[in-house]
Amino acid sequence: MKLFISYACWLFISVTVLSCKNNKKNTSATTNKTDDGAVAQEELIDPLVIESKDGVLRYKLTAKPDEISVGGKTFVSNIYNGSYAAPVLVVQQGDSIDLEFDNQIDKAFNIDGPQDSNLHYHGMGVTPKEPGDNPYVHIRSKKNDSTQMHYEMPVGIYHKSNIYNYQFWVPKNHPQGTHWYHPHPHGKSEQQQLSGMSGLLIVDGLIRDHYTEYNDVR
Ligand SMILES: [Cu+2]
Repeated sequence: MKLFISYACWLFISVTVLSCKNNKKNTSATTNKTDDGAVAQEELIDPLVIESKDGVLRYKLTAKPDEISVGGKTFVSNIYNGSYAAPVLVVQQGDSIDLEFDNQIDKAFNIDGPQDSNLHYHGMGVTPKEPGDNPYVHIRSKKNDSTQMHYEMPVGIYHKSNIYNYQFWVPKNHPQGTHWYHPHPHGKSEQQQLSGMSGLLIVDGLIRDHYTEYNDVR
């Protein structure tokens, strides 16, 4: 399963990276066969790119059901900020991240009801202490109207509010490159990622500082 998730991540990142340099619509298209055999054309749409300003990346991510179209099929799935290709977050070395997460996960494709969630910053060498990259934190969904969390594991830190404010620092010597964020509540992270919850987190400057010969490539 780990191998599958790694492959899925690689595929997602490859597809997204190909088109995320400029935040404008890509003119290329993919073709997919629909159930009745017809060939559907889908335009490749670049994700929104959010860059840090004055040393801080401040943004809000809301996870909730929304309509998406993939491979000629339209359905409702839990995604971030209404986009199957979630916003790309771009920081510089030494920046801080101030990210508000709002969990409104509810019944939709592949998910049978409200679920706890959180955010993990995959590939990042940042603090694991709250309010940083602590995957044991569980944030309850706003749609969960019981007094219990959706499920409880022996190890976990349970927050009953659906809003959680992640705040941490990206070290000045953090490796530049492409990383990603995704849910990591134990037992449910795969389901949530396969619903469409994951996005890129770029520590900018790898090409700018180390591969100057590619700076003009678009
Ligand atoms: Cu991960």
